[in-house]
Amino acid sequence: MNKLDSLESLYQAFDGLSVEGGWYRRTPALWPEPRKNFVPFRWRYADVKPILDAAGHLVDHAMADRRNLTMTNPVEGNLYATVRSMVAAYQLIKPGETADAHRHTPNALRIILEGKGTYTVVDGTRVEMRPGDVLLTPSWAWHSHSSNGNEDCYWVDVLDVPLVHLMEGMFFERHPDKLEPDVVDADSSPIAFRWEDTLAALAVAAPPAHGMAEREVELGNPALRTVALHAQRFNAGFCSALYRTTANSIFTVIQGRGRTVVDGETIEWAMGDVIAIPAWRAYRHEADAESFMVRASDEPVMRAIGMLREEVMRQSV
Ligand code: 1HN
Repeated sequence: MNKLDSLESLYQAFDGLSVEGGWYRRTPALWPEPRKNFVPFRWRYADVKPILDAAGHLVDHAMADRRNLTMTNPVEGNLYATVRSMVAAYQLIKPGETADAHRHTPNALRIILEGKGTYTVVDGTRVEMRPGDVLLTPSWAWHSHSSNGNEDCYWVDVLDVPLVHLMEGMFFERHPDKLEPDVVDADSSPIAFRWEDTLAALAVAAPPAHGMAEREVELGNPALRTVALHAQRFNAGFCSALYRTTANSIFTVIQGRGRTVVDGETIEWAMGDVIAIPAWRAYRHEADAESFMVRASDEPVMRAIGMLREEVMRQSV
């Protein structure tokens, strides 16, 4: 090694040893509050549905395995995630189709938008997926989907895949028999939150303290180890508090229309739309008609590592 008799020689020595000086970083490691990396964004169901339908004709389901369109946050350098920890996808299953069983360490959930007669099988339990229902596929559970009805079925998947990427914990395998051999039918199951049950729970819920919805109920406690689910109801004309949280959120509009103002930018939404609200962005919701949304967030992760911070703010944005 050269003599370390100047700063220049010192910094040269860093490279060979794969070390870096805390006072001489290429990029900072600490900053005062969450950075605005991922951007708030809305995907319109009306834009995506024709593409899914065309894929329904052009892409054989046997080839596609899962006919889904993932929603990539349009921030520079991102190729996959919807928010930092989660990915959302629109998926279509047509009558008579089957998506073969597989399992993976990422946790998954599905929020059904349209269509009846499609079933998901999770670890041997087969449940129908109906509009407004939310179905869970916990980490490492076998899951397949199939339709024996006559309606196209559209839903939104939310998974913690980007978190699993970060933590290097990915395992994935296809079922050796393509489908699970022993299946039991169930209408009520811990993996299924039925829309009629959610509506009934919202009808008797108290207004939430944070003021972000007229009524709110949590589905599960939490629904998955890494993802919390909250169903929210807004009456026509409702204007929420202004709020921010360190949790990253993905909203799916089950019914209604309105707008979300986030960091001063207005995002209009309608039934079936998906809205990404990254960590620590101040936002509020306004509803033009009676509306329902399901919020999927990484709150359980943030809470577990002691990093959940929330704030109801002044209405200044
Ligand atoms: C997945 O396994 C499904 O099983 C849906 O239906 C969406 C998005 C990313 C990675 C895996 C499914 C997915 C997915």
